[in-house]
Amino acid sequence: MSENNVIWNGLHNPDLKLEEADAVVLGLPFDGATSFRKGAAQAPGRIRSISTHIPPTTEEGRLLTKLRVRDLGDIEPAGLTQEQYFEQVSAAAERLFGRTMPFFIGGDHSVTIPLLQAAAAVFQGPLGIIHLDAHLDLCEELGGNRLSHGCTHRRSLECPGIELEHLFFVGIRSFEVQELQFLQGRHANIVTARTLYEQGISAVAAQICAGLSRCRHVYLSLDIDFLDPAMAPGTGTPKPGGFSSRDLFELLRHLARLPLIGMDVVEVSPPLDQNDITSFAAQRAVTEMWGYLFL
Ligand SMILES: [Mn+2]
Repeated sequence: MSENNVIWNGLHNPDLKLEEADAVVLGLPFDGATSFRKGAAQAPGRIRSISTHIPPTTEEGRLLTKLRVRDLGDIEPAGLTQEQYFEQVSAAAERLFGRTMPFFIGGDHSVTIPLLQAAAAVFQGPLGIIHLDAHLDLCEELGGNRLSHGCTHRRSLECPGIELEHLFFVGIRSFEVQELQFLQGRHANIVTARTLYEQGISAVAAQICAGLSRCRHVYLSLDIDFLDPAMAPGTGTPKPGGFSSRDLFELLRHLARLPLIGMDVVEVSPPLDQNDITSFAAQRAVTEMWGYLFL
């Protein structure tokens, strides 16, 4: 992709050094590890193109124009095996973590595997992870692939510094049988969709912040199927009973208090979408987060 400074609400500055940037965007157009329907490879381009039409302000009228943002374009998977691609993604992420705040645009949820491997390699001590998703993504393998988008956290838990104790699963409303077997005899921080609905956003956010109080570094992964299919139809494995974009922004606002080291937005599938509803939601989630974090 050629660097184009009207993207990201006109905030993108291709001349910024990484250390000078508040936020760096990196697209990961990979959807080779989905279990059902593809299309997430088109998300980085679609979300960028939408971002050119949105003013540099937050939903509460705060100016984003002082933000220093650089979009590095995409890491293209063409011609690479998944393993080779993930090596490139992990190496690129290692160069970003700790120098700037990276925002990764997937791609399917498998891309979070090399991102968390990179975060675990860069940061010492327990890494906190918040996984906003309809699914746990805790399968040992799915469809014969141990790097499936349903295996993200079985692989992340193999990294030094990543433990179930500091991993919060939020918005969950779908379980694979093998995931339930894995969880037998283990304690996991699972906030089901029903629990989040009953207890409310701010109470759950407070629980997450308390649970991660020992973590000096926290990573946030947003699978867009956290949202209800009515709010985000453009995704490969939608699950009814999810959340509104209002709920999501409120949750993100609370979670921005944590010492975040990076964030991803994954599983947006433009060809499965209706009128780009899902891409608009993802774009807004990222730029509202910039407001919460940097203003
Ligand atoms: Mn997921």
